[in-house]
Amino acid sequence: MVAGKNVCLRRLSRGDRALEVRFNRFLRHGKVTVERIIDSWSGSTVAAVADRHVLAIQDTSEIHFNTTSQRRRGLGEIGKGNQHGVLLHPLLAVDADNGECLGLLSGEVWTREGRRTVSHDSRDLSDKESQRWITTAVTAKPRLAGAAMVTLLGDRESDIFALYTKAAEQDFHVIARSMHDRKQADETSLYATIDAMAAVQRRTIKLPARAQRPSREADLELRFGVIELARPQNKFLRNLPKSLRLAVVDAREINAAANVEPLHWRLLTSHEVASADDAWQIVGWYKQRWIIEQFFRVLKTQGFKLEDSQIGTADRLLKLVAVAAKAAVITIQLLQARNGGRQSVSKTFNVEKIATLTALNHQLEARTRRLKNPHPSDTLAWAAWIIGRLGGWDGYPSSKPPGPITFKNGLEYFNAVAAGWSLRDMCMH
Ligand SMILES: [Mn+2]
Repeated sequence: MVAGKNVCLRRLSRGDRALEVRFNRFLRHGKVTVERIIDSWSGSTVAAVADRHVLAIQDTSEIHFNTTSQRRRGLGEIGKGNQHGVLLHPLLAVDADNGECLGLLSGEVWTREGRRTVSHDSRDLSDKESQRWITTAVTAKPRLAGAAMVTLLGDRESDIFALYTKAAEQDFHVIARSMHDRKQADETSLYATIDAMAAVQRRTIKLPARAQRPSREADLELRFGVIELARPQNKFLRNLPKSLRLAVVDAREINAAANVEPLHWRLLTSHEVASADDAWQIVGWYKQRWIIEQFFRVLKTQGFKLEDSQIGTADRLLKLVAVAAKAAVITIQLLQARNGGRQSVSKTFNVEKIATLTALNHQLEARTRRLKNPHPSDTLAWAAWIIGRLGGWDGYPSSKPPGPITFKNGLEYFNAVAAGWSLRDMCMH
């Protein structure tokens, strides 16, 4: 098809019925399991993490699908139990030094069975949904073997004592935001201990925009120190150490405007924190958690239109989410690369896809002689230029750069072309 006329390819890229049927057949296939799709996430990530300090960022997000009481599509409850859908818990590898998104490493995609009634405190590890933080990290471990250092990073949901002890066992560092006050080994309260620490420095940091919240600046006051957490009283945890020494970094907003909720991060970490600079570094790394929120936003709202899927059964919807997660990561990588930079194209695309990109680049450059791809052909920026153009971006430096929806459309077209390209030898014979 590629060797002939690309009119067929255009048809393919426009949600052609035959493609839809094929994709459905793919999702229905017994050998295509959620586990295998998730395993395939890490393919290119393993090489990308080599020799870097990797932030292994985990988080959970809920993806809503429309159901009725007659047609639940096999989906369990999400939200406060008033909606139905799928849960996604990925581990995303990010370069700690420059924020580069290296790709997905492991994770889970599932739907709940029955109702969720156990309170958080009594769940600590007895429950599958807390356990996922540990299993996802442990699964990622061999894939991170080439990294110079690994820091597991998570929000308040990851304030799990067993995660801290397990991370140490796995040679991982950890940064987690504290969810609730705990007892220290000497019976004192963690939060009272932190509040008694001296405020050592102030600094203004920029907080990126989030869902329904514009970006803003925050004046932070910094405290840090060493703590000794006691093992929680819980029969499931008796095999863990009685106490654990960690550093705490407390960053709290001062002078917040009346209409904003002041930021207060109590960060627990296994990194050594000996100075204010060390403590600001922990805050800086935690701030990079923003990228996983951006990833969920791209996946849920910006062009993937998962919620509109007509697929009728849970097992296929789980696979759909797993496939979409990989595509969303590539979109994030292209967004990061669109302004240039040295990220390598081979981190994201294999040899065959790079060959397809080269052919498409020739075609695009021939179409408008004045417009040349300005980036070196071994960079991801070069690929972002091509895929942005395929998604409808005009390529002029004065135009608004391509956004997630443009990249998503460009990728869809590109993947259809690449699939045809890989068949070309067969077609020519
Ligand atoms: Mn979360």
